[in-house]
Amino acid sequence: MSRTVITFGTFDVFHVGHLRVIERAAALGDRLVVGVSADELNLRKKGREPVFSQGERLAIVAALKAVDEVFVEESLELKRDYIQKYAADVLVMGDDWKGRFDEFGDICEVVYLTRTPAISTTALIEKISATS
Ligand code: C2G
Repeated sequence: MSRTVITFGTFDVFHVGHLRVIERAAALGDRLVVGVSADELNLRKKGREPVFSQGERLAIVAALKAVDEVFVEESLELKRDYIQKYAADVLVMGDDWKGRFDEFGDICEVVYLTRTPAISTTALIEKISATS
């Protein structure tokens, strides 16, 4: 039986922490589906526009060797629908979301992976603006 893994994220200013979580998610199954947050969702969630548009972020994530399929995540509330639509056996998120998605344990396995330390989109944006 083939195992489908699903994960979600904004993946703005794509960095090695994003790559690692995607590669580790892919290693948990046979097929990896990634929901990339819509620009509108990001604005609501983080109060700012992403640096890269959703079309650009989707193109970057879709080009990764570990990724089989991408789609736009329109709302945080639709997770259950996405898990069912893509017939995911495993939901993977970084541990900054630990405990937040346990409710989906009735339809799939829920796994939280340790975040890569000392790197984040916010820190990168600050570093770039401080040096320019
Ligand atoms: N990540 C990581 N290590 C880092 C930074 C991020 O492992 N140093 C992981 C996060 O834990 C997450 C994924 O990379 O699993 C994407 O991170 P973000 O783009 O910050 O995603 P986020 O805005 O948290 O969106 O529905 C859930 C949201 O869409 C998640």
